[in-house]
Amino acid sequence: MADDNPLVGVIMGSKSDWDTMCHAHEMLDTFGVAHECRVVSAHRTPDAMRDYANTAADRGLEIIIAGAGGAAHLPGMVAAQTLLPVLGVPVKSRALNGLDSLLSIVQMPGGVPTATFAIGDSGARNAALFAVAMLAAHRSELRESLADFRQRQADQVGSDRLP
Ligand code: RP5
Repeated sequence: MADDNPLVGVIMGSKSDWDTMCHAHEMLDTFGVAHECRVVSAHRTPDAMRDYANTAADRGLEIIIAGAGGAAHLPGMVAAQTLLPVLGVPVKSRALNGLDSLLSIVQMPGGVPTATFAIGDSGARNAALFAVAMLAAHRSELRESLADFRQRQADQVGSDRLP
């Protein structure tokens, strides 16, 4: 799934990660940020992962959001092979509820950073919002959209009524 001239690459280790990573896709769509979504596995398709990381910047991508579960090496291995910022999303695993994914992504050796977000759907949403914030630093329209989003969110909380 890809827009023309994507700015953000959303990758995931397996099709089974889509239920989580679709939230990043939907958030980027909300802001009209051109992006692509692909399955690229660190373990099952290591050559494709290397090619993706090596060509991402030349293809115009500015940010990569990488989601993976279990032995979640995808964000770190992609970060090792590109200068683009990599935002890691720990996918909730069946065996350990995503704690394994979180620790696999967050515990990078000094010198090769990945940003790491919350386990699961919130992490996917926030990785997309973080990508929007990074892009908005040099795009005033996107900055306005982000301010509107925050205002709508605040208004929603303000109008919430407890049962
Ligand atoms: C990881 O293994 C993927 O990111 C996924 O979260 C996990 C399980 O993959 P499947 O066995 O469901 O394909 O590589």
